[in-house]
Amino acid sequence: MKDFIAGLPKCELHLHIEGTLEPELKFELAARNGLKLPYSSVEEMRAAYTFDSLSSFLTIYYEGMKVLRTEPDFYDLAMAYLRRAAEQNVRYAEIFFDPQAHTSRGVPFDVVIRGLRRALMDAHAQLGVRAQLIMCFLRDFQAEYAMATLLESLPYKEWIAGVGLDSDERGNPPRKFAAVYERARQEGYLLTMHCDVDQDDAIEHIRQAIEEIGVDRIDHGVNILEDQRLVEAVLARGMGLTCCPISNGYVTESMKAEGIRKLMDLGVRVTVSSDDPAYFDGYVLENLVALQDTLQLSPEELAQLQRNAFEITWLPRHLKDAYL
Ligand code: ES4
Ligand code: ZN
Repeated sequence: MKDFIAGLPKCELHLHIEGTLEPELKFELAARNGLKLPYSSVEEMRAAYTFDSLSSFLTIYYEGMKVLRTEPDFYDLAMAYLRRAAEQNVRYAEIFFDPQAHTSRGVPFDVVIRGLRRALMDAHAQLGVRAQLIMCFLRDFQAEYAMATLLESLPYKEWIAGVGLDSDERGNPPRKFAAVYERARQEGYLLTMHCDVDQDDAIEHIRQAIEEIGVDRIDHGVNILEDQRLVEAVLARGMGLTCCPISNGYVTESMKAEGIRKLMDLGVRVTVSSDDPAYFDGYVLENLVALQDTLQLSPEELAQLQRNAFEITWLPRHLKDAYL
């Protein structure tokens, strides 16, 4: 079955590029930029990756990305991910990036996006993997900073498929970013946002995301199962949910595999992705294998997960059809 999963043409829709920064590359970039890391080896760094909550993860995630400084750094980061993606037979990826995690420490927006974009172009030409970028706002920063970032992105609009919202959800509901999302929609961006699995306010946040913001899809979102009206709303709109089993296992006590199965059985366009593979120790293949181990999915069900993913991509119809 592992060989079957490895051979499936895959689509990755929930991946933070900064979360693909492997310890080896972190050391290389630190050396290149003359920075000293608080670890003496790759093994020691990996051993420090112990998370039991989103906040313990985010602390290490933001600290780790400080080695990213220049355009070639962002290029190398994205190219390394796309090489691994190609090895796992990922044919198409929509890749989140967090510009504010870089501009807030003095790295210009254009340095970030030019490096990422150049890698996407080269990966398509050299590896045959197609990819697009999704710009995420950090929800624990002020909405005004998100709006400024949105405006800063406009000269690069052709390079960005849509916008998302990530980082610490507690106390930062979708509604906080209503004006930012309204402007993003006017500018032609498609809309997604994280509605995390470990939220006390999950149902209200998902309701706001769908009804008040009008998102095109939801990242995570398994909690719709707690409210029949949300299930109906997602089904009626044909919305997709990008679930990340191994990530769920880190930030909660469970992969939420049974929830994913339930969503599949209900006909929701649920997909499987890797979130932050360098930190959670699993790319999309390992996520599919972990889910398969728990749920004993049939080949048909595994293929359906990939069809769901290609169907909810932000590609024009003719390109979608070419993958389906
Ligand atoms: C994230 Cl796992 C997770 N949750 C929220 N925001 C994030 N950014 C990167 N990984
Ligand atoms: Zn995520």
